[in-house]
Amino acid sequence: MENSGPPADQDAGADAANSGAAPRQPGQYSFVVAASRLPVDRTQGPDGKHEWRASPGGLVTALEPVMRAAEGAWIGWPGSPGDPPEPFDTNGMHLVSIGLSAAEVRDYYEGFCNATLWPLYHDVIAQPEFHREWWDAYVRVNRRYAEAVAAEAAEGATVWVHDYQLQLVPGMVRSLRSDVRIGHFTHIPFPGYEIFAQLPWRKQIVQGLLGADLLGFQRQGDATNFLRACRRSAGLTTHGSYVWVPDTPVGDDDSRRRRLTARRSTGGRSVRAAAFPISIDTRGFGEIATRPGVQARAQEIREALGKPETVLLGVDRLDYTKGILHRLKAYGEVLSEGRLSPPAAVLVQVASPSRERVEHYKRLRDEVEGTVGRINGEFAEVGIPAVHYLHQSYPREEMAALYLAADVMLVTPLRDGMNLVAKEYVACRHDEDGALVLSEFTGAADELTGAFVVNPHDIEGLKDAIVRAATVSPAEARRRMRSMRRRVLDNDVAHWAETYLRALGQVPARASSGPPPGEHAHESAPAGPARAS
Ligand code: GDG
Repeated sequence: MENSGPPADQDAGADAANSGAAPRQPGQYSFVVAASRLPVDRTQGPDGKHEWRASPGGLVTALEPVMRAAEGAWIGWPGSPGDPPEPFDTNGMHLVSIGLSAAEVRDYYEGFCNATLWPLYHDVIAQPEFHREWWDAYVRVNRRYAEAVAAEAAEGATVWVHDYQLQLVPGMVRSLRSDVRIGHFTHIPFPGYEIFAQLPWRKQIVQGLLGADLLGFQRQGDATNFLRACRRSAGLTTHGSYVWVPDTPVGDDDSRRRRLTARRSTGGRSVRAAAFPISIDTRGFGEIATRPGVQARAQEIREALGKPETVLLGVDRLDYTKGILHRLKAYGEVLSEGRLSPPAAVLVQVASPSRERVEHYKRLRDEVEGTVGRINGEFAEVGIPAVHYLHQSYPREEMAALYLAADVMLVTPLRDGMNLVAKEYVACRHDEDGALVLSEFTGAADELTGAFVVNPHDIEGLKDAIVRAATVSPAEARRRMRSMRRRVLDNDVAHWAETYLRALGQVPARASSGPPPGEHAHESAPAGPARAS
């Protein structure tokens, strides 16, 4: 049966999208990316005028060839409140800016995205806040993105929506443009149902995502959690990795028998949810690390640190998910037990500024800086700090030099979708030297099995892993690093994008007359209770 619009039981999120929306005239771009941010930075030219300059990160690097080959457009927020710049073209991409008012930055970006969804999806490490006006702003901004997508996408275009900031966009785009093929990729974890169920708007989020044809997640566990949320919060049936989205609404108060009958007798679409672990531009990053200037800088860093035997390094956005405090606690105890000591060992912690207006982040900064101060107060000597703490952002070349200078890389998140820092460290180590301490709660831990894998909550285990990594034999370090390098070279970000887009191309985007053949049907769990927004 022809698919004629959004999942039929889609409510508030799609209602908002549907309000008075007329079908769109197709635009001209056959590949459209929608992401929270545009891949540009605002810079000041020599004449004092502001201009927008492309800031290629991993995602842009991966998508650039696809963009060039397919007339690509990228839709996103330039990063500061106020009127957006006019659309412009750069590096073969058409960039379309979404404007956010100062109130929307507060309620949508800092509020619903970073103080509701971010902590909720990272297993409530921090307490999420639920505010109806934040949700309203989320719906409004998602609709703005969806309308921009609908205006730019050519007939039958492929649309790729990114991350937790834009979970309603797939459903909204589908309601505006049923001709396009829609993918969504969630870069952060998708939580277990017991946690997700706290969200008053859980059903709308599930239904917004189900506007897509393919939902990508970092780990299989994330996809499984999402499938369970479909069953529990929207009363839908799943079949292996597919969700069956019927054309006819399944009401919350319908009896279980009626819901099952409705599913059998109506048409609908299948949506696939699967794991596509993201990666980095391995060769690009690796190339930076081979530059003589970068290698000389790595030497210079070691000398500036007092030529220690062991340089330990942490590089993170200053975020409570990254486990910086656990790492510092463990390191402080390792020093106090004399298992490592300055000046033979030094820890460099780069904590790049992040979300500085959000309350949890202000508090975290105080705690991290207090802890660094205490460790240095106890273990440093004049001219020999135990921890070098850098609350700054650096160019990629300096990051690569730091990776080259580090004997031990500490990556200890309490929860992390993937963690690219771990992969960047490995990509830089052409010498096959260096050791990685890696939290099991990162997506990267599934792939980088040569790491010293830790549970960061287990401080004794973390201490042991730090010491083992710092004292590992060169032969064992090489064996471990070699296996990790093989993995990061095989699965780079271009491979990730190709794999995802190939799978998106294979999903039947329009009508289908039933669940895919050969899939074993699970009985759906009862629908969760209706929740007021
Ligand atoms: C989200 C998910 C997932 C950091 N400081 C500087 C700097 N960085 C760069 C790193 C790395 C990136 O930022 C951080 O990536 P992560 O993966 O570690 O973490 P999130 O920012 O939380 O990213 C995460 C990712 O999306 C991709 O899907 O892996 O799980 O949370 O690339 O190098 N880069 C520069 N200067 C800095 O000071 N140039």
